[in-house]
Amino acid sequence: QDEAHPMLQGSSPPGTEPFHGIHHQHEILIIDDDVELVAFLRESLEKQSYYVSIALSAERGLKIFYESKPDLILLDILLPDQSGIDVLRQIIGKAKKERIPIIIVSGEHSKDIQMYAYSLGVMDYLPKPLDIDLFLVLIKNRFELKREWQESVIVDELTGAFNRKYFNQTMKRLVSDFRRTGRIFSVALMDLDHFKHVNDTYGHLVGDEVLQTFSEAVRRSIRVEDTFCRFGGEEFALFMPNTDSASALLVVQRIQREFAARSFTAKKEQFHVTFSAGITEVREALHEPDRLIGEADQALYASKAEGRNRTTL
Ligand code: GH3
Ligand code: MG
Ligand code: MG
Ligand code: MG
Repeated sequence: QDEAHPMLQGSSPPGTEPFHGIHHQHEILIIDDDVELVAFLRESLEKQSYYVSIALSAERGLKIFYESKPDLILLDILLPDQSGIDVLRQIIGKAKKERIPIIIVSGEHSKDIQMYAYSLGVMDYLPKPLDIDLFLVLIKNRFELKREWQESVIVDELTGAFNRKYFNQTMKRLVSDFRRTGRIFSVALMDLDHFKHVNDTYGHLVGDEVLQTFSEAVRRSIRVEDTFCRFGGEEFALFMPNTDSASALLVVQRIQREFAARSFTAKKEQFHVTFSAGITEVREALHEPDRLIGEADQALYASKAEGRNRTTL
């Protein structure tokens, strides 16, 4: 199986959308009144599979910006109703907050206006006539930066698992998918056993290493469409779409066996670590995120109470 980070793995089967918000089709908003240029850009960008929205006026551009939150904006300076700089002043705050790059494309490229636009926060300032090849590599580069940023805000640094924020998003998305399509999923909560003891005996750095090894072990055993998150501390969650709880149990128990078999060495001692898990499956009458987590948590608690290193449904 692929050992790469789940984020870097291949595309997913249709309908599962595991990394919603990251690998979606990028929308580019073009605000420019040059109809010929706009038509040419649309064709070139659509060929690269971008989704293109067009505004031939500032007013229309602002409307689309607020309604559809594009991923990148191409802005002309000379527009029929307002100047591009005025548009910029109105949208730059929100664009910066949402990391939407703004690229000015203009015949107007005096040093003063460029300096002013850059000082407001535009990403690039390109002269007309636009060189399409340069432009295409430039926006690809901008999207790559954006993807790295998006990844960095949803991935836990220590373990490479998705963080709590992404856990919440995933839970919401899977629950709403279930309501819409009836597609079931299971979620497992996993908590390392006596982890405080590991830290107390071998130190925090060794504890961190155990968390990393655990995360690797999980990633190695799951499918591309599964989502593995750090719920907090030494507690993790695994979403398994299209999986009932009986199948999820087998997955988690296999990870449990594999992880328990690993040995760690510290202070010239060998030791093993185990984890306990609780699983729940989404069901008709029970589809509120909080209730699902509560159920999985109760099952986890039962695993702890019954002696740890086990999984409860
Ligand atoms: P139980 O089997 O009942 O779960 O016992 P436990 O010791 O695992 O549970 P407890 O909640 O008492 O302790 C969890 C410990 O995990 C305490 C905390 O310091 C440690 N921990 C949480 N996050 C990290 C981390 O990022 N790195 C390290 N090294 N330790 C962490
Ligand atoms: Mg113009
Ligand atoms: Mg624990
Ligand atoms: Mg815990």
